[in-house]
Amino acid sequence: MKNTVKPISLTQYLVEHQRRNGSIPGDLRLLIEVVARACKRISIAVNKGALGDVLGSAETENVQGEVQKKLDVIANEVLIEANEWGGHLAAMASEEMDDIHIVPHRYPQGEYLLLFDPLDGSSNIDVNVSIGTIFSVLKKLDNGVKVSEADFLQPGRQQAAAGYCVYGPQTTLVLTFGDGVAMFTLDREQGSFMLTHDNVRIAPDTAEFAINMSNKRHWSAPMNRYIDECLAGKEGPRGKDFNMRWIASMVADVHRIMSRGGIFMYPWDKREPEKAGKLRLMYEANPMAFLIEQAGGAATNGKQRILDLQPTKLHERVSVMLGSKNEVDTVTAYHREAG
Ligand code: AHM
Ligand code: MG
Repeated sequence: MKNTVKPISLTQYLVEHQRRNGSIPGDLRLLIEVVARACKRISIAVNKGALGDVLGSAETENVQGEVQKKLDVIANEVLIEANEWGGHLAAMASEEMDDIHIVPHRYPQGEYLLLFDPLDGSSNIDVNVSIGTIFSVLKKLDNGVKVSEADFLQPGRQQAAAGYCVYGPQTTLVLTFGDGVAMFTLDREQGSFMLTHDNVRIAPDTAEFAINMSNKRHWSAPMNRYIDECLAGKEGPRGKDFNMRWIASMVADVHRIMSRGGIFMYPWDKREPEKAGKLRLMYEANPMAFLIEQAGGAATNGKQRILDLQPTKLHERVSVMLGSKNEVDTVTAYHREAG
């Protein structure tokens, strides 16, 4: 994507945005700057790779029963350490921690809650393929009660901000405060994130889909119908040829969609029917759905808008279909028709 704006720093963007739109109060600005700083540190660790002894397994398991990579653990620690002292947060939650992390008593408590997937696309860490950090910001419910997991269980439409940072050939931070999407590229010489795109828009139509095709035999009928029709190309009911991409890092797949459109799907499948999907609602699907909608796209679980789902637990899973609006509408219509 070509640069479309004057490359001002993240700080200048946040200050000017607050002056113009009033959507980034001081504490939220501090929070985002601290998250961005943590992402810079993670980016440095990712870049060192084998030289920094950050590759390979940490030989521990997270709450989802997945083996943690060293970088999963490092990125989680970096985000916690960076965020707990600033006074802007009440608590944090992460893919890599069973329970919420309440800001320790020695620091002031703020009114925001931060959720993150510290290193998304873990299977790509050791093979030098793009990975990223995903985060979501909520406001603690003003109920005068000590912060608990219940404070986090808010539908995604209530997010105050969301973003991701992709560690690829460039390190790019993508942010929304509910009034559009902006992209910042890390200038390594200056050590700052610089605005490189503002008002990012996703075209409503696309001929590119992203899904793990190896799971096809386990999908539901409407999911198979949608993909079969894409595969049938020009001669099929869709009347056009589709292309496929699958990076196996949601951050990188979503970033491609932000850059040139497309649809990303990780649907429910029959292997573990009791699980709604593979991806997690609160720190993967919600922030991505917020960003995608803010860029003019759509995000559903096949039936409902993701941002309207009422979470019932922190590590809840969800089926995800997001990206170019007309394609998401089509696959969602097939699911609704099937009942
Ligand atoms: P992670 O958070 O443990 O890295 O898992 C989430 C990732 C997504 O980034 C990606 O879209 C998906 O899992 C890849 O799954 P698969 O291994 O089925 O291709
Ligand atoms: Mg993830």
